[in-house]
Amino acid sequence: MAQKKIKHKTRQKAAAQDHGKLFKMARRYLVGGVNSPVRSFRSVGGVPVFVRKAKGATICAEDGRKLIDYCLSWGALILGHAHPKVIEALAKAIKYGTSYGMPTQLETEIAKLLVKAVPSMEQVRLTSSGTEAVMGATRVARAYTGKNKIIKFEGGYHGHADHLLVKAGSGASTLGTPDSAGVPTDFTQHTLSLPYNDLKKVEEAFKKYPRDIAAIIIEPVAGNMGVVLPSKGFLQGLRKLCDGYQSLLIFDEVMTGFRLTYGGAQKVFGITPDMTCLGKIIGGGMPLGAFGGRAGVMKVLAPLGPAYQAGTLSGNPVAVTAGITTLKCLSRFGSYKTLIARTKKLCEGIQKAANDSEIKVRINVIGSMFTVFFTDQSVTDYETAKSQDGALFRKFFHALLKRGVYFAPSPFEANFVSFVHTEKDIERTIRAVQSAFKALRIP
Ligand code: KE4
Repeated sequence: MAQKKIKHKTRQKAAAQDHGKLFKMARRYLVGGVNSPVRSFRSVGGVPVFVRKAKGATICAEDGRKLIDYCLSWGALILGHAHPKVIEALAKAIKYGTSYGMPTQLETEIAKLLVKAVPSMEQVRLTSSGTEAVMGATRVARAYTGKNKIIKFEGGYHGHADHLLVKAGSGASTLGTPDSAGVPTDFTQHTLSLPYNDLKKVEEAFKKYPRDIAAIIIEPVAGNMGVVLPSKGFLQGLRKLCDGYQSLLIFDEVMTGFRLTYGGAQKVFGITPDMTCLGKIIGGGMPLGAFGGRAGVMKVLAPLGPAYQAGTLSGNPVAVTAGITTLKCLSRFGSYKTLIARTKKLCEGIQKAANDSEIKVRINVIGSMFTVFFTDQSVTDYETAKSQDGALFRKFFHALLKRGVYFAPSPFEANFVSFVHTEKDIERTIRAVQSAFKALRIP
């Protein structure tokens, strides 16, 4: 009896928490109540969901709600939450210690897996985040080429390094102006931000600065303006321009790496960049990033060369263990066919539900990442992504949340399906979407 009582007690202790109170307390100690702005629900309004625990495709919120999760820690959890193999490997690894700041064979093992899987990678440097991977890659590009300028694309997000927080540029030769407080203008003067999918603008920039463009950095499939695919010939065109002007092509595959297929977008599109940045999936939910490229390029990096880069927890054995386990699971799956088919079924269901409710949506989907844009025009760049009806998205987001489905809380983000989302999850989600669209129609 006593045992039962205690058990009951524990359950009571974990009784539903009021999210408003949790968020209020969080805001007392954490800036904006969060540790990354997009989690604050600023883009959708309301109080963010506080997670108590998660398993597979399901999140259990602090108020007891169960939600089918399509944000999956911003794409990191392609195996779903708390995958048994990852948990088992972490439980073992943690007993050996958490960090040494000294080489381990684990780091060599994951580097070998990355080199084998990612066509552009001959040598790798591990970091603790995607931002650090991008910082390292752009510094290597500048050191290797001896040039200064970096081309990025409007709507592209590459982490929060100063030189890449740049306002959308107006012309091909407009040097970047900071898109964040605290970034001095001269930190962005070498960054050009051009419209995604506009090869002409890139050609103009190279004509304007023929000998000073160190690199182009691009999300080969954009995920941070919502999902936007490269138009036919765009990536090939960038590859050609970089070759022609001796600049480096950097694929930021922090989101697409091991998401679109085992390896990443460069395998899907058959374009080999000079360097690749990775994050999210390769850490299996733990803090891990990586950048790499041809050995001849990477050798400018300390301790071999003059380009400095470092990190106390870079290649952390616990994070690397989660990464190795995740990559080994993915490579054992052999193909992403089922995952891609399940994502396609979901997107077709969402499109049909929207049509039935006469709500105009465009869905951009590739592999297992997708975005539902509330617009009737095709979304091919940041301008068209911004044309969507944000208010309608917000209503849709909350209508879905009420029906037990969690999408990324921003109209400019990607949603993701994992290998553990079941047919039942997909069917349940489609039903929730149908009901949400119906609710949107009620004036
Ligand atoms: P992190 O520093 O957040 O690990 O990675 C930065 C980054 C770099 N490149 C791409 C293409 C990325 O998508 C990201 C991070 N993505 C965002 C959301 N799309 C992470 C979520 C957040 O900022 O809280």
